[in-house]
Amino acid sequence: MTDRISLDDHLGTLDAPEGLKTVLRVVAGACVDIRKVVAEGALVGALGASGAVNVQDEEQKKLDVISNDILTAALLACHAVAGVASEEMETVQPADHAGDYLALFDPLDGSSNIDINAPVGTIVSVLRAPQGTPTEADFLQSGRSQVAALYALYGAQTMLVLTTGSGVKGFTLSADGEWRLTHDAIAVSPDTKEFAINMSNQRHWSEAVQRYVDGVLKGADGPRGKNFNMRWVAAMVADVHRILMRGGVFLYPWDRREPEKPGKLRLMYEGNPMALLVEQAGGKATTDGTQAILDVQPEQLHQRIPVALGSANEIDAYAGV
Ligand code: AFP
Repeated sequence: MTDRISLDDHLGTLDAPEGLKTVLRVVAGACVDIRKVVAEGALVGALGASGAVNVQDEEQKKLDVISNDILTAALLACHAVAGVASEEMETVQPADHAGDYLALFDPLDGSSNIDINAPVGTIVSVLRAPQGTPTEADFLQSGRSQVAALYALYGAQTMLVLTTGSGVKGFTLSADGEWRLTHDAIAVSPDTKEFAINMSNQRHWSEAVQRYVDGVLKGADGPRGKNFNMRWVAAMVADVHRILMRGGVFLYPWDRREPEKPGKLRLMYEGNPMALLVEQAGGKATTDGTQAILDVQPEQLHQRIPVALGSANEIDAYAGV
């Protein structure tokens, strides 16, 4: 086990600015701290609602708040970070010093899983910072501008999956608290027989999404000519991890429930970092099967988008229905 390369050693060999490596080390350390609180749950009084709602009008869990505080404090104390933005904070928080990077995050993705001891995770996107104190507009860079994206998955194992724009690597947290490389060159298989969508929203979907799902549900007896399996963890971080490990598609399409909202998931700290990871692993990450998430020009910090990502040939099939 200990002969496996550590995240620290990996970052040491990376052809990237020292400031970026520092940011990634800080994020990785904060994820270890979040993991500790997540793992202890009720023992440290961390389960349940915080009593507040966030800017998305969603009830915050105590662990949302705790995780947000841990990441925000760690990143704002990092000399390389000029500012942060989070799902849990209305607007951006500049650091009280200059820095070369901006970090955006969903500190604890999958909050509804917290109290049932199901997987949750942290998602982080890193962008270059402009000169001077960053404003909200400075964070509105397209996903292609990301210099790094990662998630930590607090599951049966604790894993950190990282891209700095040249492939995707997975690290597992060892018993002695060290991230160690366990998954080199993660690749999404181009074909799959697995799909992930919240079926309870079926009646709200567009005709095209209805047709696609109808086709996969018909399995070998339908137009696709093969049987599909369905999975839905209700934490994007865990659903995307499954796709990186064994292929599949993850769909959270626009639906008719709230027509003014283009989807449920957030572009800046869910869609973009996951899209960079999926593309770097050879998959496709789109809004509708064709438009790359990474090419969407953000207009708002908490902007929502439809998401269709995963195995490339299956995303093409989704686009073609
Ligand atoms: P929370 O972090 O608020 O629990 O949201 C999780 C999430 O944004 C994403 O991680 C899941 O894929 C999706 O919502 C689950 O949505 P459903 O509630 O429709 O299952």
